[in-house]
Amino acid sequence: ESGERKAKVEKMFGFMDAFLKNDSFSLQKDILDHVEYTVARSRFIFDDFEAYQGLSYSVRDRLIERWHDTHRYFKKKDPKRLYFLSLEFLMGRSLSNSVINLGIRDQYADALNQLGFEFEVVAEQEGDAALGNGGLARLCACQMDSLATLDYPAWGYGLRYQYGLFRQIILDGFQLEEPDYWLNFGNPWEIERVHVSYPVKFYGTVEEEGIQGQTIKVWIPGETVEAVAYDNPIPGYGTRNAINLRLWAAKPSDQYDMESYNTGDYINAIMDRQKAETISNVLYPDDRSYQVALQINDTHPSLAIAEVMRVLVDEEHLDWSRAWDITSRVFSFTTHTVHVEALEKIPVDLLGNLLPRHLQIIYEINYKFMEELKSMIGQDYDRLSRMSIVEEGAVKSIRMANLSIVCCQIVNGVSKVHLDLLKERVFKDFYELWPQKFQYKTNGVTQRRWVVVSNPNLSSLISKWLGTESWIRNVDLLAGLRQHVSDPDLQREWKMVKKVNKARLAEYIETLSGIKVSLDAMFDVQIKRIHEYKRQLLNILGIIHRYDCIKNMETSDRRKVVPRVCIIGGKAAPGYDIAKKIIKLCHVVAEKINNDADIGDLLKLVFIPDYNVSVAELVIPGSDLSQHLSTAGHEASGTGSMKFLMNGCLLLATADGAIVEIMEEVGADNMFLFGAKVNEVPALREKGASLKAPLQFLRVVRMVRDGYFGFKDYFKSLCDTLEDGKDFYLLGYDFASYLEAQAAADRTFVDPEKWIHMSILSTAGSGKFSSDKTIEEYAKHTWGIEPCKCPF
Ligand code: Z16
Repeated sequence: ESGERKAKVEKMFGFMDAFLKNDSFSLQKDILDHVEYTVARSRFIFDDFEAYQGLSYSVRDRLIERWHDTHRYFKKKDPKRLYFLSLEFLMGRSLSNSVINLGIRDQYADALNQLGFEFEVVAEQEGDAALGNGGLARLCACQMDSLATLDYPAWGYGLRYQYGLFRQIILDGFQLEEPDYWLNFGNPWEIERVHVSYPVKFYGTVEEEGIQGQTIKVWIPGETVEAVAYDNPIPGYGTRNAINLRLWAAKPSDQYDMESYNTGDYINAIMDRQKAETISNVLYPDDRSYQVALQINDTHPSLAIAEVMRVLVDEEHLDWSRAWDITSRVFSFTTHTVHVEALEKIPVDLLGNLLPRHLQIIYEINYKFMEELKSMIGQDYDRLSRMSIVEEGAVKSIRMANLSIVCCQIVNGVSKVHLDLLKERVFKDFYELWPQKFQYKTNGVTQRRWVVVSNPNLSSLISKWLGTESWIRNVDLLAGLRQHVSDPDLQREWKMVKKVNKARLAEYIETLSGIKVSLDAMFDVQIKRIHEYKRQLLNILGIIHRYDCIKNMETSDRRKVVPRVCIIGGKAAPGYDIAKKIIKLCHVVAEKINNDADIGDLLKLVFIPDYNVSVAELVIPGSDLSQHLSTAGHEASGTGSMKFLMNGCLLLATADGAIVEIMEEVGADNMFLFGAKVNEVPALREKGASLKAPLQFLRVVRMVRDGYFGFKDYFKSLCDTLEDGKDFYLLGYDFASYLEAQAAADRTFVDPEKWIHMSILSTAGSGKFSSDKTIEEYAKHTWGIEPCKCPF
């Protein structure tokens, strides 16, 4: 029957290469049709949001068309596939990215214009898909874009949270959290697959059964939840390929508690069903987990290890060694942290209750591993217990990272320094055992979203000077800007683009806060999750110092001050008290400085609320300088720096994470570097209270402590973290060199030609940090997959 239908459809429509046309008339008609029939508004009267909806549905049709073609082609060619598992994907908005990747942005802009709408305004109607916390989650989103663009046969798998990352509201300078009702207005970018669903089992017991003289383990689960698929097409740029991001939502299963129905407890049975949905209800807002919770963390694929073993052994009846052989060859593991406390551990009691069969399997894996290890290293019990997958102690738990390392052939770090730290500290024992397992792939970001979508003016300028748009797919070409770096025309145009972007950002700041900022000031930005190790506090203390210096200056000297607009943005995990105090401190300091008539345009401090992907797209192109201040040895990689670099913003940074590699690419003299080095930090900490902070530092901390900005009692615990001997993140030690780096930035800024020069070289040197590069490395050296390009 389907063969017949196919023949019929082919006869009717076969003359078309695609059903959907992209000329202005067809696009207008498609938008109007969706406004009328999908959104159910009149095609004669609809507003910007409805235009966004109609437009998005028409883009979605085109995505689906490519999605089908791609998957039919993958099926036909049947190449090795990659399944990319992550609990977090921070996709942001989809509209602009999709139409740019599909190559029909201008056509759509024109069609909208004909209908009396403006593309930019309509695109602004879209909310962010914020199914992730920060770096790790945005990295996955960038990598999906690269996988699609480079034609790899890949699938992403994640969770469709009902509520994404909380909205940050600032009330009287304090952070409040509000739920992110991102699905309330519909989501045109997903396709619900009601028929693609799987039972997921929990609880229950494991029983032994004898079959043909063999005993096998049978898990009798206590509860079943249904996982329903939602597909999100991810279009590649300059290719017909569109891959799939499949997000699962938890729904109550039909079998769910039938017994209660039958015993007549209907209402309670229905209420109970809602429990199932809570699994994918809300994203955990901790960006590095110190508690133990099953749903979070970058070691999460490790439970999948036990699940694959279970399916192979219990359901497919493979013998253990065959199952292990397969499992250990399909998984690879990327770790994103240097913090031992952040490595996920699951208490044995919890796991044994929730997934009893998985716990047994993990015990079995560990038993075999321990036997093997003893035969290799002998009776070194300290080392054996450090390497064991099972941690004995007050709370007996499973070390998910150890499980992953034991299972996977390849363990990846996210930057060169990160790998060194994994080898020397975090996974030293394992490195000594299996040095060949440990590799790193430097993180990257996609130039499609972070330059083409978010900075169209710079994008055109780059294409103009390179004489091609090919850098959008082949980022190595950016290096070609170097040969024009001294050309006064390029410099002038480069400066113009920055100015336009700064004006856009200034407008945004004014609408947000009513603060008018001068476009001649240096826009100095730090945007990322608020964390002690990221040292937003160092930035604020530096700003207080700057304020204090200006206040104490002779009026005649004030002319020499380089005006600054300091911009800080980021969310604090709801339970992270110190991080929340840092946000409040930022606000009270801003209040004081911004209202000091004495200071005027010389210094402004702005906190941008509810930092997310879309805010980043606006802020990054408009900044001159960006700060990456993590205490050396704490940031596994850092990817924000790469976005700034591509956009020609200069970096003021410590030599941590990926910054070390950025230095190699753009040269240390093109950046403002400061602070203790990774290998100096342990010895400095050892010095404890004998490591004395400089006077300037003590002075600014004292101002906060003494209530110069108010809220004296509230800031006490924050100030306490900075006392000699308690200053774990070494703010005091790094303060002097931080101020020097800031002074160097000021001196450079007053020489615009020099600044632009450095700015152009930053973009020119950013090629290595495209996620295209990262993905190519993973494809070759970890996954062993080849491109599979769907013909146009
Ligand atoms: C996260 O975003 C990261 C690490 C982690 O353990 C948990 C979360 Cl949610 C970040 C790292 O902090 C950052 O340095 C790195 O660039 C990013 O992961 C991507 O690898």
